[in-house]
Amino acid sequence: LTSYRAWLQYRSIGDEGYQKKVLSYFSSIHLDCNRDVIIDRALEEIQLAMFEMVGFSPNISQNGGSFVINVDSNLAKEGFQVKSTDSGLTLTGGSSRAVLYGIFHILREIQSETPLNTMDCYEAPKNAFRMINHWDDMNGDVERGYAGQSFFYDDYQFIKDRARIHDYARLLSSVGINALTINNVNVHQVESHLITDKYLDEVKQTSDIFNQYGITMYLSINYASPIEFGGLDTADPLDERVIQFWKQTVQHVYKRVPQLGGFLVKADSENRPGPFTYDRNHAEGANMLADALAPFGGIVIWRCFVYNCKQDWRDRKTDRARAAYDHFMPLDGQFKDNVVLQIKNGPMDFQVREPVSPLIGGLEKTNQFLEFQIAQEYLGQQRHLVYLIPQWKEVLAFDTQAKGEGTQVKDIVSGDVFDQSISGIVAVSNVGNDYNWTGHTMAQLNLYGYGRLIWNPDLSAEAIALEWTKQTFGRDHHVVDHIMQMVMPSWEIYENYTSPLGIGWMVNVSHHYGPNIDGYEYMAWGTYHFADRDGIGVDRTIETGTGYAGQYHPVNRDVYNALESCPDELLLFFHHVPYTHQLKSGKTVIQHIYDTHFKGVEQVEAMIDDWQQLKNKVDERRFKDVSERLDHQLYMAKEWRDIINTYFYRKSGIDDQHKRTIY
Ligand code: BDP
Repeated sequence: LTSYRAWLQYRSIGDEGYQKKVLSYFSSIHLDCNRDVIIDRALEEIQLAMFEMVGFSPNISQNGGSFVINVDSNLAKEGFQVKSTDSGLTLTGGSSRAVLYGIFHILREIQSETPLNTMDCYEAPKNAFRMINHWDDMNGDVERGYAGQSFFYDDYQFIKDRARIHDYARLLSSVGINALTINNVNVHQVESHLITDKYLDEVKQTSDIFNQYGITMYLSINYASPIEFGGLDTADPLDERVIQFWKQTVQHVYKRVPQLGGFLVKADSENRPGPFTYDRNHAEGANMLADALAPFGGIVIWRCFVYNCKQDWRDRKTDRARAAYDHFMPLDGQFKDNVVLQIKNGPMDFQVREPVSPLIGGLEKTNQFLEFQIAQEYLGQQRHLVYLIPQWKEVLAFDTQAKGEGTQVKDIVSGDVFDQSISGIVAVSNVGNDYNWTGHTMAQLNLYGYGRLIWNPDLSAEAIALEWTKQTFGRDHHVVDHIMQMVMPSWEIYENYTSPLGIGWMVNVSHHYGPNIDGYEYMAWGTYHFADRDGIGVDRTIETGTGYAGQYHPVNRDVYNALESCPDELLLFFHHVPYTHQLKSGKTVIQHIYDTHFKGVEQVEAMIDDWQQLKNKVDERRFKDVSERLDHQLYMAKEWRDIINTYFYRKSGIDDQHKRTIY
């Protein structure tokens, strides 16, 4: 149960003085606004939390109380204010949803034992859309799922017991998530029917659960639905029959599920159907759906993960890194107002290290979402401890230079730089039906951190990890310090023992786990590193390479394009260099590879030491779960180290300066 409760532990408060204060501030609740389902959830939460933390459930009344809750529509819709008064606190939200966020905020503060009279604050989210995408299939599998099976579906049916969905919605709203999709972007034949009478009742019931927690539900749809179940022989977005099909389908869907947010579409990507089949572009494809959804306030979320997965490198235009920009930049300004483009953070695919997608900062007249992946597909699949927030912080802080210096990604995706009617951040979920939601207990932190970060991108990675650790494992300094030491450098550690200097992709084909340097090197689905006996790296320069570097605004273009200025950590993403090339760090590329791989393994050993210090300080189940995974991580880190080092030693024939054993 402890694992299942994740960060909503509500441990009983140890400090007697603080406990007394909480008791007096929350002895009774004065509800000074109308009740609705969301307010009900908020009240339930505070009553439960108080009962667990101080052993007392406050009464709720409409006339007087030490803790006052009200709604003021003059505030931002999702914003809330906390004010201390002589005898208690007042929470004012811009809406019911904001009240719920305010309650979770106050409870988070109490769990850190923040003095109650210093709680005054005003909080509002930076991003309007804060979304999660599930890649769940109706057979019960989760594509790239590392935490068990789906808790939405089993055996092509919705799961009847919805208790877990409730608990999940509660977890999400506690960190401010307000939107989600419940089915995979790869929509197979069965899931195409989610927008038909076959499943609409259950779609509605599921959406009702999320609505109670202020979360709007969306569905991924199959672009070929008109063929799949509409009886048509085409899905051409300009064909009148197709247009009518979507109008009627959408109308029907909204009649049954009025709260639906809209559709998410993966088209013309990795063998999914799309407008290209009919020689239409993506604006034509998306706008047709947008017209059908507009009368109901629905939106189309259109993914930019479009590339030729059977590329031929001899044609430089097919560099996968270039694809999203090449496809979508020419369409800037052509999308309807209720269309939003969903752009992965990097140009490739959620690698350990990638530059930021040049579409962000490129597009000026198009609504956009930034897409992250909480599921650790390429980052150890939730068997390795990798804290992702430091990576995302770098992405959000990247200066695109779109409007001169200081045009950071975080301000573009929030809609503050360009005039966008829809903006925000979305991420692929990392949860499943495992007893602790995320497989690795520590991976709960990435879900928690995702919500917190996109609410406020200025929170530091440390602050987020600290909040999470205290709530999840308690406030004991010893525990907190060791966990912080494990978590904070974990992304860098993972990078150290896996593929070096921004090159990516040295993983086993298709399942993407474990080292395989040439796995993707000689195949059509290729993502290449071009390692040979002389050197390594992908030439993406303008003069001699694929020209990808030219997709950035001039300052960044020049930094990446020139070997002298390209940052070490992305060197091999942009340049092909000899193994003896000297990095800014002073090391050669080959020595860097050897050193980081030896170091990475030592760092995992240190992580294990940290965790072992916590025996008997953390409950047995979580202690064991994390210990086992760390042991496996060490085993895998050694495998990575040995395979990578040996490979490059053999290719280059260059000895390790420190004469360590390379097999
Ligand atoms: C890749 C995954 C694949 C997804 C695809 C996507 O390997 O399973 O379908 O991304 O984002 O990372 O559509």
